[in-house]
This record gives sequence, C-alpha cells and structure tokens, in this order.
Amino acid sequence: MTPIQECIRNKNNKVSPIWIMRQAGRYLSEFREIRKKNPDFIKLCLNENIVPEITLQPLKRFNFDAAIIFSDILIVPYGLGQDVTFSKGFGPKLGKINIDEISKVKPIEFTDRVQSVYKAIQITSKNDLLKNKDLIGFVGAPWTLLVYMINKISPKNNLKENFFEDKILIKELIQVVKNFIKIHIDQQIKSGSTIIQIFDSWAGLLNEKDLNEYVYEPTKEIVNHIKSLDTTVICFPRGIKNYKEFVNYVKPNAVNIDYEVDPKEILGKIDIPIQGGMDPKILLSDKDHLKKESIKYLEIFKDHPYIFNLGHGILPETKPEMVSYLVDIVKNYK
Ligand code: 1CP
Repeated sequence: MTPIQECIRNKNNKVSPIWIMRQAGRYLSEFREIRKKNPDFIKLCLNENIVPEITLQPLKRFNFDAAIIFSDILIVPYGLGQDVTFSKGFGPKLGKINIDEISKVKPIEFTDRVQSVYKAIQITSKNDLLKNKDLIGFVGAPWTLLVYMINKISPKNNLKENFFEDKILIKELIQVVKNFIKIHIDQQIKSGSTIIQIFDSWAGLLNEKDLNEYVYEPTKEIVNHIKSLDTTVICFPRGIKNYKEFVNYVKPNAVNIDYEVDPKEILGKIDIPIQGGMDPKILLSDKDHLKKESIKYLEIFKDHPYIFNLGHGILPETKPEMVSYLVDIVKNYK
C-alpha cells in the first residue's frame, strides 16, 4: 500500500506522507517555461502530451508521496459546453449559461470534449516516478462549480447580490453538475487515479442555513459514489466554520483543513485522517520559521493519521528551496 493509503485506509500514524496543493504550478520555473509557450490555459489542460510532464515536474524535484493531475476544476463546465477562459491577473471568466442546452448534454459528448484529461492520467499513471505513490484525481464540489458557472467570475469574497435569484436554474444546474462530476470521477479512476480530492473552495461563502442544501447533501452524494467504487476520497470544504459537522455528515475518508482552523482544537473533534492546514504564507518566510511551524503541525498530529499539506494552494512567489526544506523536515520527523 502507498504511504497515503496506509495513512488513510489503515489509520497508520507512524509517518506523515506529504504532497502539496498546486504543487505543479507557477512557483516552478519549469512550469512557467511551458506556460509561456501555452497562453491558452484550458488548451494546456487538454494537451495530453504536456500534462503528464507538468504533473510529474514536482516529483522530479521533491520526494512527495503523490502527484495530482494537472488540470482544473473548471474543466467540468467546459465539458458541458460553457465558455471558460483565463486572463492574466484576473482569473477565470465563464460564458453565458443556457440551462436547456446544458441539460441536453450527453455523457459521451462530455467525455469526448475532455478525453485528453483521461489520456493524460493513463500516461502519467504508468510513469516510474509514481512507484508506491498515488496519482490524485480531483473535481470541484457541486457548490463551488455552481458558484463559478452562475457568478461567471471568481467571487473573491462575495457572491453577486442576485446569485440565488433564479431558483429553478440553480435547482436544475446542481443536478446536472452532480451527474457530470460523477462521470468525470469515474473516468479519472478508470484511467488510473488512485485517490479523488473534492475541492469546495467557496464553501465558506454560504450562510449556515444553506450548508445542508448546497454543501453537505450534494457532497455526500459524490462521496458515496466514490466510496462505492472502492476509491479513497479526501474533501476540502475550505472556509467552513464547523468541520466536525461536515465530517459527521459527509463522511469522507479524510479531510483537508484550511489555515484558519486551529489544529489543536480540531484534533479533539475529528476522528478521521486529517490533511493539510499550514498557511502557505509560511513558505514565504525563513527556514527557522518554516521549521517551527511545520513541526507544530507534526507534533499536534503525531498520534493521529496525518498527511502533511497546506491550508490552501502553494503561492506562486514560493522559493522551491523552501519546499525541499519542508519535505526534509516532514520526512525526517519521528
Ligand atoms: O498559470 C496560471 O496562471 C494558471 C494558474 C492555475 C493553475 C496552476 C489555474 C487557474 N489552475 C491551475 C491548476 C489547478 N487548479 C490544479 C492542478 C493540480 C495541482 O494542484 O498541482 C488544481 C487541483 C486546481 C483546482 C482549482 N482550480 C481550484 C480548487 C483549489 C483552490 O485553489 O481553491 C479552483 C478554485 C480553481 C479555479 C482556478 N483555476 C485557476 C485559478 C487562478 C483559479 C482560482 C480563481 C479564483 O480565485 O477564483
């Protein structure tokens, strides 16, 4: 069994495996080189010749325990026929949404449009660098995809005022999105992903009263689907105030905590394997501070199955040297 599966499935707390969200990305010069030559981000995500190379870049540098397929959560709206573009310094922009057309999309039309993602997973999974390591596939949670599809741009800190105005649209869209998330997961697993992570990056935008309808229920459905395929699922409901309630309701195999969560406090509340937590900004400080902060997480979770990761994606300004140092600390602990 891989170290991460050992931790999650067997609740092994002897060592902490490590990988990092956005580990293939702009903090690596070799990624920036490729990105410069490929200005169309969605096209890059759908290039099965380059995606395996980008996915494996961090594993060539660091002793991570997993690769995460280089792709994006917005590949699902793209596969459904919604326009998705990225402009520099602004983030994603999505096109008009026509619910009648989206409701008619057939699974085969969707999988044909994003086929290269699955081919890239097949190619990557065969690489020797992944020996005894996991290849993580992922999806956006229904709520977070709904946010982008309806809001059309990143909500940053707030949804547009009229977000919930068209109740019928939201109800229909969440059904369609749930179905295609499942299809996207099935194909990733068939192609060689050994773990699925569900990113609910905007869970924290919801009022408590709406969490059940938009986060807990739909995510639980996806989690149950993944479990029925005997595959490991990690959830990241970023920004929610009550991780305990989330875990009790949704029951993923492991949960990633964000950097606002107090690790000591969560330890007494959650009994499933925990991943992540450290603020990505710590990697921008100095080695002494990084050592102190990472050891803090390792100490707190020393008797709990714990996968080292961050409380959100690694920042583009991060020096790769700091990542090497972090991996050494984690690997030499205990
Ligand atoms: O070079 C660039 O400008 C592209 C930056 C970039 C990268 C490297 C984007 C645009 N997406 C990605 C890859 C990506 N996205 C991965 C690859 C695997 C890895 O982790 O190494 C993953 C897992 C994602 C997932 C993703 N995309 C999320 C969930 C995680 C999170 O950050 O909260 C979200 C919200 C997106 C949307 C998205 N894609 C890209 C950006 C800049 C954003 C966020 C925009 C926003 O702030 O709303």
